[in-house]
Amino acid sequence: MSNSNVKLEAVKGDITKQENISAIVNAANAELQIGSGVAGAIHTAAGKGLAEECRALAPIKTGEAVITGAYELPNQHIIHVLGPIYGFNKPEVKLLSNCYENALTLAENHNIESIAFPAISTGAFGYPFEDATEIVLSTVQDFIKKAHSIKKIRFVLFSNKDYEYYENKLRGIK
Ligand code: AR6
Repeated sequence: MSNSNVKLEAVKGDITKQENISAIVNAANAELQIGSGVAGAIHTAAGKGLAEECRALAPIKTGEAVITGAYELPNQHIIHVLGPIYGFNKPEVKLLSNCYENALTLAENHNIESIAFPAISTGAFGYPFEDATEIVLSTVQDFIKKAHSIKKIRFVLFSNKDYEYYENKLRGIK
């Protein structure tokens, strides 16, 4: 990005395997407990201590973000956000944008330098991937103009197709 020192990057992979990243973001459920997809992978890899810490923070509202330790994961923090269920929680654009904005604000408040996001709401919650990506990138581009601690934002995509889509979009804004 020309107007910021924050590096934006896309990688194909698993959100639980992000070395050298301070905070990873969980596409959580309101109860902050193990689920399928990202939440299932994170709780399984982090171990039982995570569910215990989460119990005191739940329930969370759509668009809200909370932070915990990362337990057995190779990171320092997990930031849990609850994305909108597409077609149900409205206005969905604002609620999805809030997830990224609130996660990044929480990261700044904890002096976090690097953060990795999965594609929130685009799995079980059914948000169309391309529409979601537009919202993600415009929210993040706005946010990094005012970022202080954050130096790197990584997008972790599970499929080749999703990764290539991000990679092309990021190339367009660099
Ligand atoms: N690493 C990175 N991305 C992943 C991984 C992984 N290990 N696993 C799936 N994805 P989802 P949501 C991708 O369903 O739509 C859960 O049950 C996946 O391909 O994890 O926000 C929770 O408990 C998709 O593109 O999150 C909630 O109830 C994206 O991550 C609900 O699902 C998000 O898929 C949250 O649904």
